Amino acid sequence: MNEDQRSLLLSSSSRFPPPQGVKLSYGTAGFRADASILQSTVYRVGILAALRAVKTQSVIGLMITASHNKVSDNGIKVADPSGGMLSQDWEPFADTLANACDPQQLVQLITDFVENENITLDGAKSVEILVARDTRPSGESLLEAAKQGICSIIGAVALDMGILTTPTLHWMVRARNKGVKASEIDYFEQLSSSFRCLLELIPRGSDSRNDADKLVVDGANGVGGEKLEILKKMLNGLVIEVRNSGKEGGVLNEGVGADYVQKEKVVPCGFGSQDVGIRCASLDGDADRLVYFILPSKSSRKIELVDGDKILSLFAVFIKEQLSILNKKRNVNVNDGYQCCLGIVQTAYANGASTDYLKQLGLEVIFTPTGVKYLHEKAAQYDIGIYFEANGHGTILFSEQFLRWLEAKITELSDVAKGSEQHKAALRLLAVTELINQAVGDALSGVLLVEAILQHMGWSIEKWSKLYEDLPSRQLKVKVVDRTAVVTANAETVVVTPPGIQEAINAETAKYPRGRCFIRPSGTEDVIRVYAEASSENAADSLANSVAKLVDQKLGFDSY
Ligand code: G16
Repeated sequence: MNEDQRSLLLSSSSRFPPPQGVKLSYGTAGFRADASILQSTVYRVGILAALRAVKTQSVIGLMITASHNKVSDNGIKVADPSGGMLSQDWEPFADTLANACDPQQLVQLITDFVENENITLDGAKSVEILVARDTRPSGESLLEAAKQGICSIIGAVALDMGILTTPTLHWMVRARNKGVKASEIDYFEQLSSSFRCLLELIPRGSDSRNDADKLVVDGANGVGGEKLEILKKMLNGLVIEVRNSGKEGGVLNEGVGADYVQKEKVVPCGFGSQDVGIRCASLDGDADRLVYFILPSKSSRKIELVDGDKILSLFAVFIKEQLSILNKKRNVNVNDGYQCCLGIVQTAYANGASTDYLKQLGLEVIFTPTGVKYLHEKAAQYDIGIYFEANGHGTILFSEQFLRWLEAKITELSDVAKGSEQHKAALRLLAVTELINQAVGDALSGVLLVEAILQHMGWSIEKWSKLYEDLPSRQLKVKVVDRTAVVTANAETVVVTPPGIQEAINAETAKYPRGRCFIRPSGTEDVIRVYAEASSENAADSLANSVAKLVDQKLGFDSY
């Protein structure tokens, strides 16, 4: 590192002292904490993103968001050149950088890292980092700190993309690195034109619903609602009403949004008796999660949840059906020896009934720990990998090999079997590859794919919801002294430390028919999460409560 670079880092970092007595770590989806203590972390992640851009000689993304967390929190996520999450190899560096106590130590860490990673800083070509934020009030000043971090690496340029959904920023990074047009309007155009294409390919006579059959979307008082208002104007064949767009004065994620709806299973604010029986959906604070729900009756606050597992199942049924039409030996022998490998990725939160259903369809299902970064990595190993967390975070990945095969089939079929069912199935699959965000889970592209598939199948939300019946489940959070004391294994289904807890969970679980229960430290909030499933609601509640009590006794504040 030359002297100019060194003194630039020393002077800029002295303006961002780290908070005292706080240890930050790169969690499930980047750093998250109360916004008031994040200036220095965000500045330092700006440096990391610039180094990543120099190392990869590609565009990198930086998103200021705390997604589903409360409005006073904020956070920062890095998008790698592929548009996916930051490579896990760099997470330890992110941790040490965030916790360096003074400018000298920080510069030393960067010097050592740059040397180990063979990053050539001096005379490097200029590199771009796209920065964006969600609607949190703390976002503006944190984004400024991120820019200062980026500009502390000579040759790195921060491009401020303003307020975006997290998945839009990931999409832009991916598109830019592929050399295609990548503005927000390009994103909306890609989504709306591929959605239109899917509607045009709906078989005639399909019991498709009419436009009056509207979808009502809860925008979590965040960025997703305001962006959906723009996107919906570009759509035909779908009527969307947005509630909780943030303009009505509601608070971000408070009593609204995908996390609230999925965890509490009650009606979000802004919805009521007028919505009984209507198809409703909820986005989270930065629009990377999506769940659907129905209000079954006027007299109850309970909802019927159609969660990420059901979205995954709907996508799997549709993709499988299109593949089987395409592979039928009818007009042309499209089954030319290429075997498309379709895989499903879930986490321990997946409802047991969903996994049974997917296996009954003959699909391969594998499990990873919580966090899109893990699911995405596994899904990328298939020709078509569909991954979803029950909380509504997921997408579909298509391999380059599959895309090349599909394009060749479309060319072949348009010559010899234009307009045939096989040709249409191939065109539908191509439209899905363009509609679904292959960088990361995306509520806006997800909602359009769900809507297109429901219209294609002629299904109501009730019919979709009845694909299988969820096992009753309950999720709780427990505040503990040190959540890092809990270490898990086997895709988070077994507690390894502290000793004794797993045995106690097993003993509780054994008391309930179809009981299943696990605990894990959250990577986005300072809590231990408890998940329980059983054959009845009372049993699931009781199992979750007794395990939560156990966690509190062993690790809570009174246990010390
Ligand atoms: C993030 C991650 C998700 C994860 C969720 C909860 O979502 O991207 O993969 O499921 O956090 O994680 P945890 O249980 O560790 O707190 P989001 O939507 O908040 O970015």
